[in-house]
Amino acid sequence: MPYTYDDQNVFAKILRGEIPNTTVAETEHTLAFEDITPQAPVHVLVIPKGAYVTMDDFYANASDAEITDFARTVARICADKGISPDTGDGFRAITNAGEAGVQEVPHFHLHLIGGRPLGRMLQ
Ligand code: DGP
Repeated sequence: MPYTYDDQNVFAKILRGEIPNTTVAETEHTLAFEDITPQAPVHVLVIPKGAYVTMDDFYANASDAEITDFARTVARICADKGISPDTGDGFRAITNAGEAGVQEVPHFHLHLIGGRPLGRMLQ
């Protein structure tokens, strides 16, 4: 069954310029901005500009151009923020999906978190 997108979610409002954000990166298909409640010194949310509810919705239905643009933007932010393990201390990337995943905002977003030791999450 196709996902139903709620265009009143806060990230849709950010994309329309109705809610301010602190932009970290912007490309044709992707926007990245600071999380309003950061869990670490680096906490960036990366979102596609298209109307996708979750990661599986995005990967199933977005164009190759959108997916590539998203992935390359993630890589650029890791480098720019100094969290790439190649040059920095490393990071965690999380996406919450649906009720069990405790997704608060129903527009696909990737949390990029770093800048401090993050501890073990999965046992
Ligand atoms: P989740 O859907 O559970 O993956 O988390 C949503 C995240 O979005 C949460 O870390 C807080 C953040 N957030 C919610 N509202 C806003 C907002 O208006 N602006 C910004 N920058 N972040 C927000």
